[in-house]
Amino acid sequence: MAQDIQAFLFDLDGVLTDTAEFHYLGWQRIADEQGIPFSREENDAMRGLSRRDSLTVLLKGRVIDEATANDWMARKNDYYIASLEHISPKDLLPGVHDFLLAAKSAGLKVAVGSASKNARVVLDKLDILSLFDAVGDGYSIVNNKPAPDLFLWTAGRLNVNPGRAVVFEDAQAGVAAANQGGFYTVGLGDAVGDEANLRLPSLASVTPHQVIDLLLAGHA
Ligand code: B16
Ligand code: MG
Repeated sequence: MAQDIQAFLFDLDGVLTDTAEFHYLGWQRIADEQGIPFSREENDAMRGLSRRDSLTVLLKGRVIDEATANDWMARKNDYYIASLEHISPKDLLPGVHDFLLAAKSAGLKVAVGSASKNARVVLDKLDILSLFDAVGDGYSIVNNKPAPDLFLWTAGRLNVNPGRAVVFEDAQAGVAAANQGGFYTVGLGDAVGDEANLRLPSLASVTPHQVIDLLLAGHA
């Protein structure tokens, strides 16, 4: 394996599985209950953001008191958790399982860096929790993405320098967090923007070696 890279850090929602639809439906239900206009496009702006920051996006400048904010966030989370009931390994995004196994076989450490406080539940339902050497989630840090804290915390658990690790993200907030932390960045999907070192449509049809070669060629 290329000498420089020691670890891969994966975002969860949008990279390993697509729970974005369930987050969207939860916030849509809150918006409908409160008569707040809300769309799928606005939901894209919530990608990678914490529950609290997602609520701020939903409110679009409306002011609510703290008790109401906590109530809405708790109810959105209840809706979200209910929708996780049927998640299983078949909900892994294409190529993910093989890519994870190939990375581990190549001697890379693998970790998750997800803004979600439900990350471990989702990983368990996907039956991949035990594959990871570390899991950073919404409980690991105070300042969530786009701050670099979550990925730095996770790299610390792996004992790997950020300059020797790659972050895979689907969200602009996540790419910004990883760039600021000094990681190599791979952007996946349509909503990721153009700040990543490398953009790929998905983890299908690409190997860890190819990703590393492309990243290192870009930094030559
Ligand atoms: P929770 P990621 C993020 O997961 C989601 O993309 C984002 O939509 C969600 O608001 C956030 O987790 C917090 O989730 O309410 O479950 O704590 O993309 O960082 O894996
Ligand atoms: Mg994501």
